[in-house]
Amino acid sequence: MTYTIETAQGIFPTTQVANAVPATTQAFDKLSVDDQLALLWFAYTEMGVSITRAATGAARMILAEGLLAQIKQMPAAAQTQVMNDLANRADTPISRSYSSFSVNTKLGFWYELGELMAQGIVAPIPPGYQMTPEASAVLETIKKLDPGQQITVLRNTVVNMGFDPALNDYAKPEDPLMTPTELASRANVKIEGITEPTVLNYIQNMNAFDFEAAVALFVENGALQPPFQKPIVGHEAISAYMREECQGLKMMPQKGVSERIEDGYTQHKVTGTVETPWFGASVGMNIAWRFLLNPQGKIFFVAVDLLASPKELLNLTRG
Ligand code: EQ3
Repeated sequence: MTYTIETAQGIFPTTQVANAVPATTQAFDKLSVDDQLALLWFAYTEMGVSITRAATGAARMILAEGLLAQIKQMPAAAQTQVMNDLANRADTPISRSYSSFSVNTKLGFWYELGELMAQGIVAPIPPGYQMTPEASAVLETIKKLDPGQQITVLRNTVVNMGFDPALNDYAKPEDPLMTPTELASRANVKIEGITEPTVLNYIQNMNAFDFEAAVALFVENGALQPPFQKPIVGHEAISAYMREECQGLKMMPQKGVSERIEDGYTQHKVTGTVETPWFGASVGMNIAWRFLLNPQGKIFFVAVDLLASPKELLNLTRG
């Protein structure tokens, strides 16, 4: 059998992913902009997990600081309008600037804005605001998700805001790269049930922010499929994606299973948790990596799944 990216997507078919996340994101998108902004505020303040300030590295916040300074000087009504425009994806200069930010800068921007709202420097959600029943239903759904799923919904909504004329996903040039951890200081990766060096090296390189070395483990036209997204194909695209999305992530795989399949290919499923720089150890996302390696031990395909429940961490059946 010759594997294609499409057939590779079907390995370990019994893996249960957190479908509640795209469903909730879709329900959120259907709400009015007022409801969206208010709901985010309540979700953010009532979620019970707190975001750490340290994550917003000074260098990467320079562009966002410019916008924030502009917003601080506006009258309250104009501040509310800016937030509405962002959520509405209206074509304004501020919405365009926002879209040019990397994911981390967008999150940092809202984090700062949230602080300014709490301090009364930026217009808060109006005190008399009454949520519609539709928005209350989405808020209740969010509250019932596990923390890893909650922060994914929060992140999706923030990332989709603003106006991007080119819908230009992974080419945000301004983010400074984290320096890869020195070779000698990299912790050895151990995963119960896994001895395949490529899988162990993938995790080690990712945790060391050595994206070049991680990408070199893939075949040239190999693919990485992030949770709820289409596969990203080829070294160049994967590398751009990792620079944008993987800085500061901490991957903690726990156990796995390996199997030789047809034509010398091997498949490996690993489960464990991933921490973000924003929430640190207070939110561990339950994750599965499903790898398909070619006979030379290069990654042909890897899917990263956000799991439906912690119970899924134990699901290592081959399907
Ligand atoms: C101010 C406020 C509250 C109110 C206002 O009305 C509106 C808004 C928007 C507000 C502010 C909201 C804020 C501050 C939201 C902040 C949200 C944050 C910081 C969310 C962060 C989420 C991070 C996540 C979900 C990261 C997930 C990463 C994963 C799963 C990585 C997986 C990967 C692995 C493991 C690989 O091996 C390959 C790469 C890949 C990235 C796929």
